[in-house]
Amino acid sequence: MFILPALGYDYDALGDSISKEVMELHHTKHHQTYVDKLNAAISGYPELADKTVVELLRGIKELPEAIQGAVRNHGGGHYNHSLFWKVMAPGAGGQPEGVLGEAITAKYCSYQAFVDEFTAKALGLFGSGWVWLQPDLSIITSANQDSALLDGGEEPLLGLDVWEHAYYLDYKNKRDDYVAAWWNVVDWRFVAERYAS
Ligand code: MN3
Repeated sequence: MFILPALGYDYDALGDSISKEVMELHHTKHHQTYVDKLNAAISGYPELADKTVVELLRGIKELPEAIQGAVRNHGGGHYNHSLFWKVMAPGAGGQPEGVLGEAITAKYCSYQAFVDEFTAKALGLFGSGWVWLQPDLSIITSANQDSALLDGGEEPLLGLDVWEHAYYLDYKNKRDDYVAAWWNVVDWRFVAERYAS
């Protein structure tokens, strides 16, 4: 059985970037629902009980056809949100340092150019989905709760939830304001450790 992971900080810890109301709803309602529906989907398949969510998503095509859609959506939702909570932290923001900082600068010329490209992809994504920074430092987007894992790809370093439920109560239709504020809570130390490993 999968369980809802606890946040590493309080619901009100992200200050003006993401409100307590949004964090609490997003974690206790949206993420919890993905966990519950993932558990329901695999409950009739004891052979899947020991699989991690990454294994389920990477091996989606080998799963019983009847649950592929549910695992894709709810397993994806569980994985994506579990990462999302970790790439944010109170008092974070700033710029990546060390090896990751140098690699981003090497690939994008500057941190700001990287932010601009990531932001443009977030604003250009139609409908609900995610923007990802991959281990090769490419920036990709996915619809719904998909990610590169479904193609057997690498786990992302960083992900931004651009579903309306992630920002509408705080920013209404202004996705650009949400994305701009989100950079202030990105935990680059966590992302850099992920990159290093
Ligand atoms: Mn979400």
